[in-house]
Amino acid sequence: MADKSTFTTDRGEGGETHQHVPAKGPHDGEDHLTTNQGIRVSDNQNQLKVGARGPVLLEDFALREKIFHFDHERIPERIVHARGSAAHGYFELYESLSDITKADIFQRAGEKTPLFTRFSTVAGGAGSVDTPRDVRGFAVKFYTKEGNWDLVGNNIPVFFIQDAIKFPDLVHSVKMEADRGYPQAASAHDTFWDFISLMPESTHMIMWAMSDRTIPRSLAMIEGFGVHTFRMINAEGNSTFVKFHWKPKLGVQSTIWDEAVKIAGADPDFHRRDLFERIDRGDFPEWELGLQLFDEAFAEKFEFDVLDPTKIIPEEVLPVRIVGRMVLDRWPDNFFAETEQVAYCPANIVPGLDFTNDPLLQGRLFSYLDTQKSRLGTANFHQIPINAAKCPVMNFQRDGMMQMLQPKGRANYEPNSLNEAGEVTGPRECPATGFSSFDGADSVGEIGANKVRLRSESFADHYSQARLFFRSLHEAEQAHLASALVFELSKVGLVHVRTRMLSNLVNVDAGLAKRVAEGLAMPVPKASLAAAAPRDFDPSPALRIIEGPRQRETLEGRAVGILYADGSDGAEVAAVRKAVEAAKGKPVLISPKVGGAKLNDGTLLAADGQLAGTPSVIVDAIALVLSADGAAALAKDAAAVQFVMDAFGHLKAIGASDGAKALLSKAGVEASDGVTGLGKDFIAAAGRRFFAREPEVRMLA
Ligand code: HDE
Repeated sequence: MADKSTFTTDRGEGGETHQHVPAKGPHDGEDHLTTNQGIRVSDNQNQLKVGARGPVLLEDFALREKIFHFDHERIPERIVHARGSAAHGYFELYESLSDITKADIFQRAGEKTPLFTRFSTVAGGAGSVDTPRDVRGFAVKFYTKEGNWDLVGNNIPVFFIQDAIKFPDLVHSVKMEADRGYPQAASAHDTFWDFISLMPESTHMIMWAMSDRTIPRSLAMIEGFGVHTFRMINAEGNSTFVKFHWKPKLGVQSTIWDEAVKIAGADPDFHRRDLFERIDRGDFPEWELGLQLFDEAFAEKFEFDVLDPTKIIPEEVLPVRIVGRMVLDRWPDNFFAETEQVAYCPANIVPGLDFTNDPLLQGRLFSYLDTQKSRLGTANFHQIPINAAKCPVMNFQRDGMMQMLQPKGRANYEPNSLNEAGEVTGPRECPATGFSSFDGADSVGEIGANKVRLRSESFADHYSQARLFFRSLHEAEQAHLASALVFELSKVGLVHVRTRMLSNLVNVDAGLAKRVAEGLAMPVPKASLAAAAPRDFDPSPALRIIEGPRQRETLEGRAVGILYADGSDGAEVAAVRKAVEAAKGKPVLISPKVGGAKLNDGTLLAADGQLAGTPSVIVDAIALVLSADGAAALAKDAAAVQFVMDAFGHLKAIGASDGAKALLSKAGVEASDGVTGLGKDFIAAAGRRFFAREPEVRMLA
């Protein structure tokens, strides 16, 4: 076939000739473009036409194949959790758990197991923004030596509903409304709150959903939870109940709601970019795996049913035992091939682990396999590299669409006696090492003899843990939660839905209901009928972020925006930058023009971001290194004023040079904790938020 790297096209206009020279590959003669059939392509710029200005020919197979393939590039997005970002990494075990589980992954301290973790929002489509108020999915696929184990959790330890049959209703209610096709990625609308207000069992989850947990600062700063109670089974066949936790090394941190909204405009890919950049610069996100382990006796005496996915076991009641860590250290090569095609399934479990009868988990065991067939189009989705187990896979399942394997031999059934000696050919079952289910012989696993459609009485208390959660929060978080409810319910047009929701809130906490009602300028209704009267429990400090055990006030893994302009002091810029790096923070240089600004020593310092496109919402603290003239000029620029005003309003530390005063005062920044010079006190403040400032800048419920 002709191999022309240069060709001529007669454009037919005034005899003019257009030369087109495709770029040569590094190994010219080898890196030739081909069709999917391997046919070399001579021209990837022009389709085959009858004359330069004529119609296209049907015989242009290169064109037709390319467009055909393109037309089919998209696959159905996930019905929930469509928007997500993922990375490769490993799990490293700290100590052997062989006394509790025979799962191979938990046997040898120090051993590493490869994994692939995908974080997601729930409600929005694949192209929606990263920072709506939403639960975050936290799904981990461990490629163990005994097959794949998927721990498909969320960043919240409970769920909205107790029974799988309600899931389609829940999801329909939160997604864009059926007739109008909006809102996208938002729970603040009638149908969601209509459903929620009619489902008292969702109240505990609603407390979490309206808390700061659903507006995280970074995916590297969220906790993860397996939600359901699982079992671990040891070599003797004994069962221990387990709840899984992921604890982020950088601590748990959230944004302010106003900030999250503004980030959505400034950088719709905020969390994806953040995760990519952390991995790219070698600051690998890390979590510790924690287990809450308990036995039948504990389950019996615990106040709630351990099979109820709307309940937690407070960490103060049952401590979390840290057993290993997960490090994410490699971004996927290709987003579609890996992040989009990865197929998680809670039913992917290895010997040594087992399910419980949690009715939500039981429903999930069906759903995920089913959804993969619809998304990935074939029962052979497990052969896609990102889904393929990294241990031998041997069985007699055959054929199907897109079969990638070519099994050899005659045997495609078992038992058989196909070899010459009349013995079985091919893999056999193994009672000793194969997956076996716990026999259920304990009070938690007990199965009633009758077929019933009943909710257990032990699932009836819908309010006590919602109350426990609210009362365990820091007062700033309580104010955020109350304000989030006011915000969301203010977007609900149906007044009876607002009223019904207020009635449910009275059961949670009368003070909370009053605050929300006042925020809506509505009367507080009577409490709704509660299936079980709410009870009071000791607060659980582990549930709060602010001043809780998982808060880390540090610059590590956080970013400081350094704003400078023409005339800024070069030594000051350098000093702040160095100090931020020394504290393991990330300096982000911001100036009015991306090419840079001319410092007082005459050097031109290039910026990481242009001021108008790099608002302060994307960093954790700001340093204003400005000359008096520079500040006076920026005081006339809305982007600069907003930069400072938002940092103040979002309770961030602001370090300012003496010259920066004009800009500070234009932005309305007053003397306040966290507003400092550029020295050590700024670095000390930069890893914190100043919640005491909040009442000065925002009216909260
Ligand atoms: Fe899911 N969920 N879910 N879910 N879920 C899906 O599977 C479903 C639930 C969770 O990054 C779907 O592959 C049912 C709880 C995550 O790819 C689907 C029920 C928890 C992800 C599905 C639940 C989750 C999903 C959609 C109620 C936390 C994203 C696409 C019985 C413990 C995984 C897909 C990823 C995805 C069904 C409830 C977490 C439709 C029926 C509870 C993190 O199969």
